[in-house]
Amino acid sequence: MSETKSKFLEVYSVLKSELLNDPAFEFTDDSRQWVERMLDYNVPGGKLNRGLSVVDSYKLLQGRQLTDDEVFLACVLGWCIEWLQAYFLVLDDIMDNSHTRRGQPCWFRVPKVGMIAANDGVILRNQIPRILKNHFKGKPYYVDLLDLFNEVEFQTASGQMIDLITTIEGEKDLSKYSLPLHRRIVQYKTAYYSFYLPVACALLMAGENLDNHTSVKDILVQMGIYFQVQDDYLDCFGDPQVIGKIGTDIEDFKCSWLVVKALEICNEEQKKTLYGNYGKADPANVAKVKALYKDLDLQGVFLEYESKSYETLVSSIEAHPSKAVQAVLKSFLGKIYKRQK
Ligand code: GPP
Ligand code: MG
Ligand code: MG
Ligand code: MG
Repeated sequence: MSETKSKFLEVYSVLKSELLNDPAFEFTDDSRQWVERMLDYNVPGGKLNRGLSVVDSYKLLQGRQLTDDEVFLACVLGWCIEWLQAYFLVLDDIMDNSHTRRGQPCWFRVPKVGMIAANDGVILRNQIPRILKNHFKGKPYYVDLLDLFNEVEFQTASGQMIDLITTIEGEKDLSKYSLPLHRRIVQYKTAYYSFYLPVACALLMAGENLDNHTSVKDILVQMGIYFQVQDDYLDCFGDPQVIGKIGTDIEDFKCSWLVVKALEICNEEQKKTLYGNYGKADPANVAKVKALYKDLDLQGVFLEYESKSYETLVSSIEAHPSKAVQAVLKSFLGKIYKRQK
């Protein structure tokens, strides 16, 4: 394990124990145990890419070794993003009726949890400003941090809304699915919180004004769109053992990149197969859609898209005036290019 990662994991224990002793709530043994189990189940078990990249980005922006205090604070911000992610995933899995996440049952599927998971999501969300208050109150960028988390949460929830309202029962209509709609959904539901937020946190810590970094934001949003296309691809073609989750996009009638591409290149007969089988829970219908995706060589189409996106992103990054910013963006891209999970 890298030094940053072990340091990062240490900070999780510190934050957890602060939250379990939050003076604003009189914990009982039962409630403290519930929160502890809920946090351990949902917060630290992912790839931690978002959180770790706050630390990496901050280091690259400063261009020097960080002090212990600086590393600690960057880790705290990284964990705030992991908390945000945990909150989104707990609720997203309920909304998507998913089964597994990070190699274990989705939290709401755990016995005795059920819809308590919805409130746990609210708790996770509310722990973020408590962490920020404990560690950043008094910093000149405190208000900007709070504002950033609020803005990004709003954008994500709005993206999630369009992801969901395109699948309303009785209004399922594949003819409304297009690349521009897909792009709009994934830009909002994924790109801001997964890509812009970690770098924006690092920029704020480095004393930067985010208004001066719109070109960095644009590149990160493009990278986030590419990342969600990978997620859509892996939902169907990934190995559940590796990605830790079982795909539900076909059953859920999602406006996935795969169905959009399929609609773009299929013939009339294949279109009928899609219309007749997409968005149904029966495994026989799902299998027909997957077979069609294979016939259309969507794996090849995806590989092509992946190389093109990579090239475009590299040129945008290399056009950026600051070498430090270039390093931040390249490190991010390196982490996700050709990912299998
Ligand atoms: C990813 O979509 C988007 C999110 C996790 C944001 C959720 C936002 C909320 C406000 C709840 P996805 O459903 O494709 O992700 P996954 O494939 O991991 O389930
Ligand atoms: Mg989901
Ligand atoms: Mg979803
Ligand atoms: Mg997905």
